[in-house]
Amino acid sequence: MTELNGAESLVRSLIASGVDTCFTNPGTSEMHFVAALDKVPGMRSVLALFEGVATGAADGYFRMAEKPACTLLHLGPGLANGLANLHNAKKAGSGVVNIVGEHAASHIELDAPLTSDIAGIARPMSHWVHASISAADVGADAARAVQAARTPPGQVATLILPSDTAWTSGGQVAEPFAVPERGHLDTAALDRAIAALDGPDSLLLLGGRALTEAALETAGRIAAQTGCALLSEWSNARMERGAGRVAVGKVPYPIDLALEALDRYRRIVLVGARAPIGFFAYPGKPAILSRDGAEIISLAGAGDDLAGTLEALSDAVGASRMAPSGVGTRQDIALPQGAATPETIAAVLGRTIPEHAIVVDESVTTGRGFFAATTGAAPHTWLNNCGGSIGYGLPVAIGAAIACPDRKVLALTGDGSAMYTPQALWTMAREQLDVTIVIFANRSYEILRGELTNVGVRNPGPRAIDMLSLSRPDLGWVGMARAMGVDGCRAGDAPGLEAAIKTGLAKPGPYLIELEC
Ligand SMILES: Cc1ncc(C[n+]2csc(CCOP(=O)(O)OP(=O)(O)O)c2C)c(N)n1
Repeated sequence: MTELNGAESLVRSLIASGVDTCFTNPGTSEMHFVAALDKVPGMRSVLALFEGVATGAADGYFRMAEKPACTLLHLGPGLANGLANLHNAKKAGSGVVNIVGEHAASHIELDAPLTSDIAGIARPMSHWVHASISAADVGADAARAVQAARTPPGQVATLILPSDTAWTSGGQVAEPFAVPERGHLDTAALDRAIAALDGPDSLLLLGGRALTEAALETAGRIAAQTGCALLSEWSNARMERGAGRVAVGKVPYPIDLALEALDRYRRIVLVGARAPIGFFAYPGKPAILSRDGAEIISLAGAGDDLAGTLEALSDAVGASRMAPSGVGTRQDIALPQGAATPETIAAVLGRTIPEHAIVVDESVTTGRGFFAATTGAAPHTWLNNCGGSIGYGLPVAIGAAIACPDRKVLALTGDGSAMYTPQALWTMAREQLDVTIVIFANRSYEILRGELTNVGVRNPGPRAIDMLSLSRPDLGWVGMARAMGVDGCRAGDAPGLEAAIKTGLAKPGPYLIELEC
């Protein structure tokens, strides 16, 4: 038997640890990893034409597969191109294993063009960073990277792979390392939570794995028994929703609405959520969104056993036999007529989201009313951007579609956001992913027009307005999609949108709808 080189031991060790999907954008230093993909069966490899697509796809994959994928990135600059979506993955609690090629040790001291401080670039967006020293270490390093990525709720792990460790023989395949368990119940906090949840001025604020179907049902029983309200954070990595599921609203994004929504709560219990804070600071407005003097009880953090915590809380308040409150029911929504507005688009979505669909939401301003209008839609999964770095939606849709090939994916995105990672369309076409994309072509960074006022700018001038406009020239989305192998159409009103969504959902493979709105 021939000896394995480091790259082969890496691929075999990743597979042994359960990582069998790789989103790649390789270069010379990663060629032995690329070659190993043919020698070692079992790693699905997906090429992305920009690293932000690869890292975002890995985020979407984790959210739906509940296990990490790996990325393959080209030295410091390749990693740097992927950082914004690694930031989003980190904030979402998604586990990702980055494999980043590096020069051979002997080459680094020569300061060749692609030499950079890879660990320094990786650290802010990674929980774990390590550089392999020799071919014999690579397998165990890979297993350790997967262990780090699987540490609850999910972490970003970056393994730097010098090219000589990849090509040298002597690679050892490593067994998986044990994954740390989720944190257990804090009984002192449970006692405080039991006392706090009493009546409509108390709130159970949910995040992370507290938003699975089963956990939501438990939360609904607690609400029925105690009279507390239920809400989730503004952005959630993954929420199960629709008819038959306990419907939970979100803390609104606009600062004034958020303050108003939370003002009524004197006691807030956090399960997998953070205490509510503003997305940004605004002049003369508070950054803490809860009312002054509100009691905040942190019952369980994102890495804890949230379903178990909610069960314990339910038992303790005597809710186990209650029927959950707030269960979404199927609504008959009439087909809206006329222009595509946030309201008519929301109604179309309420009518058309297919059963078990995965909705990837980067709809920004257009989507502010989507949530309320879709609580009675067919049961579905909703993914939000938790890190606020736009350009997450199309890549995350790739990862979700690869993790769940039997489910329809609906990617809803602002035109501004979609322009950060449009290369995702090409990967969708190449992999024939079943994604229907709706681009809200309002030709504007619309949200920022509101933010201009919110931060106190009065009467903005034409140059300021020009920085928030996407016209001159208009983007041609259908042409752009076709150039990357994705079919599509334009829609100009609400009935046209519904017809286009139905066409997209009926067709296998990706389909893009450019919606004038
Ligand atoms: C990486 C990154 N760059 C810039 C921003 C600032 N930003 C937030 S929203 C936005 C525009 C979004 O435009 P679009 O997706 O068209 O949505 P709309 O506001 O028009 O609904 C920008 C530029 C950001 N959040 N992240």
